[in-house]
Amino acid sequence: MNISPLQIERLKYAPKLPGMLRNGISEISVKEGEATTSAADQEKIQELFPNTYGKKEITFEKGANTSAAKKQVVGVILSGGQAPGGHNVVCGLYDALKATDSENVLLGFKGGPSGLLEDNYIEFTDDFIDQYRNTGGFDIIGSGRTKLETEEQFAIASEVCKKHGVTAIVIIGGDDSNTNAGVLAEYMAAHNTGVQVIGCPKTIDGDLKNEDIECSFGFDTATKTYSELIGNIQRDANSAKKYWHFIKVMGRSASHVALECALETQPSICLISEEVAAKKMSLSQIANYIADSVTARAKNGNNFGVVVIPEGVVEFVPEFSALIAEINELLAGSKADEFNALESWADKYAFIEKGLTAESMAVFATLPQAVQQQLFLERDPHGNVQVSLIESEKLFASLVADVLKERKAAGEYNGKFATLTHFFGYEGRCAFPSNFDADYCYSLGYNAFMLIQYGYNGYLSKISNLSAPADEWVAGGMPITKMMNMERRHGEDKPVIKKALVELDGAPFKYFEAHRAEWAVETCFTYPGAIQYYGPTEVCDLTTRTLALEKGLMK
Ligand code: FBP
Repeated sequence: MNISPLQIERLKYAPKLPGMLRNGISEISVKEGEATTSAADQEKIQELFPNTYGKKEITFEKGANTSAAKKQVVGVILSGGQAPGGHNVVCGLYDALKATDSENVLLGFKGGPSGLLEDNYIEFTDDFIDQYRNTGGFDIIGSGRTKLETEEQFAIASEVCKKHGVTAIVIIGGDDSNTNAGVLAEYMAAHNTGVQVIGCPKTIDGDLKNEDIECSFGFDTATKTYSELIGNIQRDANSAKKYWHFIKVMGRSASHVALECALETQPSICLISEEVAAKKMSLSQIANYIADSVTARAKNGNNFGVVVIPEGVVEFVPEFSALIAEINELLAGSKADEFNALESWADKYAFIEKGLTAESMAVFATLPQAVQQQLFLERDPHGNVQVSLIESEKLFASLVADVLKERKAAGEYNGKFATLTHFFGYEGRCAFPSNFDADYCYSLGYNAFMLIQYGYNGYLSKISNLSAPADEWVAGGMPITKMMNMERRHGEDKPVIKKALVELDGAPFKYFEAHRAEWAVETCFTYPGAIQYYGPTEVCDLTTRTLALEKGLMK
């Protein structure tokens, strides 16, 4: 295999474990804490999870290992979007499993949860796993978005486990995958299969967090990667002084990624979807808000700047989500065929005009034609518009240009407005994990095995105190049911782990809010540079601003 010099060095990196897990397997004891209750809707959740509800919090500590000796055959699954550090979760799991008993076996189900249903797996060996240590990506076994949620799927999963003598399954995924891990755990317990299920919190979006999970893995590396790129663009903008850059960053729904990048780079403008929703901002209000910064900067002779846009923002604009709902209705059932049969855009436009309400048509008419057409292109499996495919960076660049044209005509603006657009998402999801993510992920995997070894089922691997040095991290586990509440999904009440959106009264947003007026007018850009893997700890082991602010370490 051709590998880069950096990868050769990264393969040798020894990830840091929490102090309490460092003394060898025989020196890890378990301490049980309080019994737990679910985040909300306790009665309902208890009724749905009679076997896994109310279990105790777990913390590991230094002491004699009292777990029962038993051959473990563990299956691991990577679920959903890639996030840096996934390989290290697998490595940590493997190392703890083999250190406990060299006869233990780790199976990797390939291509995501469907690998378990299709009985498609590999058995890990030292030689194989050693090629993936501290590397980005999920290519070690691949990932996928098949949801494990139906009784039929659980029955198949249980049969596959029985066939291979699997004693435990580790699901590495986001809020939905871990919700499903909780449901699978309940199934396995209710059917006395003897199979334990443990989850690990993954997603670059950073929206799987709560009072127990301080952050999901991958967020640190992905945001550092995007911040490096944004910083580089800012330096280019400040050198050439001729472009406004509109940069969309990933984060399907929550704006944690955009906010963290803004805290790292201090762009002229950063939109926060949660604020857009709270203030019920219209497209025109957002365009005017950005145009205010362009106008003010132009007055100072600065015809350049940077706007950061969270991927999911348009869904949070009330008039835009109403438009999407109407389009979904307009194309429901056979009407989609009728629409697709129309040949020219003019005919299609007339069809749309006839079908939308006047309010939605007014919004539709303001959109650039490319965006209008994107709304009628790809549909998801339910036949709905895929909002994530809308190029909102181009949309806002165009809407702001319209506003500036009007302002110019009114003599209120006299600058130049040349735009460039970018979308950063896939660039960061498979980056070499930062030292933080390499350490955190390895610890999550190692810890997941300790939960298995001590017989826990329906737990999320939990590493906390993450803003302190790794030595002081706290390893343990949290019953998945503790994080659940009931939510309406696809017309049904479902038990789910709550998705964490950006809190507008939280410290990260408050800090941003306190500084953004200055950033919008002055050139306050900061240039974080590339992730550093070797060098002083204050450079290499830095956690995110979000975590630092949440923990009160930054004012
Ligand atoms: P997860 O929630 O599965 O971690 O994925 C999040 C994400 O990376 C989003 O940021 C992005 O919107 C989405 O995946 C893209 O999905 P896909 O990989 O299917 O294109």
